Amino acid sequence: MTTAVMTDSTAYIPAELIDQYNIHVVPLSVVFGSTSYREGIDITTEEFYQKVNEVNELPTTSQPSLGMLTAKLEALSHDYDAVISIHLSSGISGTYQAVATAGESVDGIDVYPYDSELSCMGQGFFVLEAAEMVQEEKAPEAIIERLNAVDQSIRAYFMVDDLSHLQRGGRLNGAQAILGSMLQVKPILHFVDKQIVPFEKIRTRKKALNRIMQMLRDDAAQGDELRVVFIHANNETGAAELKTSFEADYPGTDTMISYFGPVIGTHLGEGALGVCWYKK
Ligand code: MYR
Repeated sequence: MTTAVMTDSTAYIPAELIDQYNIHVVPLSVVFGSTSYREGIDITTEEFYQKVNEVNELPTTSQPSLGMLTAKLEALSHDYDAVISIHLSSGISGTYQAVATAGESVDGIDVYPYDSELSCMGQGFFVLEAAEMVQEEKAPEAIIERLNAVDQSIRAYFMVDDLSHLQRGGRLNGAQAILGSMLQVKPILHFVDKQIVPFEKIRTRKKALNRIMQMLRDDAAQGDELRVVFIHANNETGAAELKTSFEADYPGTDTMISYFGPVIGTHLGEGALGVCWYKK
């Protein structure tokens, strides 16, 4: 049995890993005015943040079309028997559902859609786990079982400089009642039941970051082998500082830096930072 691994562009997996594992990526898009740009194809992350700072109008985002997903799965059906397709949380995008729908209409390939219930490199961790197992020629069912185990330990916390982007895009839940007061603080955010909700209200950016790092350190102190990613929105230095400070206490941990690309950057805004980890 030959199995492909597919994901969407919001996993923001480094290009060398995409090549190394032959991961298939379907793009989401950012839309400025009437022009749509597929992230990673028509617009780079650097170009996106530059454009956001240049133009007055704020972008919106869109999921891949059903036609594009169907065509992609049909193409894969010529070379593979199965595809494990891992996507951003179905609570913030229709992408996962669209892949599931497209999969039902394509013959000749077993489509296993998987909802990461996260996004960005948190989603990417699921993809890398699947890709490593495909290289070991594991069956799709065994891979799904492993992804479910990853899901048990994965944690992701993030914070934004300005909550209005998330509010404008309608991707902030559970905070409506206290939103007015929250605009004055730097809440730590996380996913619950596939949706973004506030985790804790904290007054300053520094304190919020310290709190996230403390939760990471607490988990690392349990002695389990962790895989950790520090994620930034056009602030690589900030992410590198967090990585260095963590590695000083836990040298040898599998750590990496990733970024919030155009689609997620549209909803979080510049200056966002996130940390995600799971037990390997
Ligand atoms: C679409 O238009 O379908 C895409 C919508 C994307 C919403 C993104 C909301 C922010 C996600 C933050 C993820 C942080 C993970 C650490």
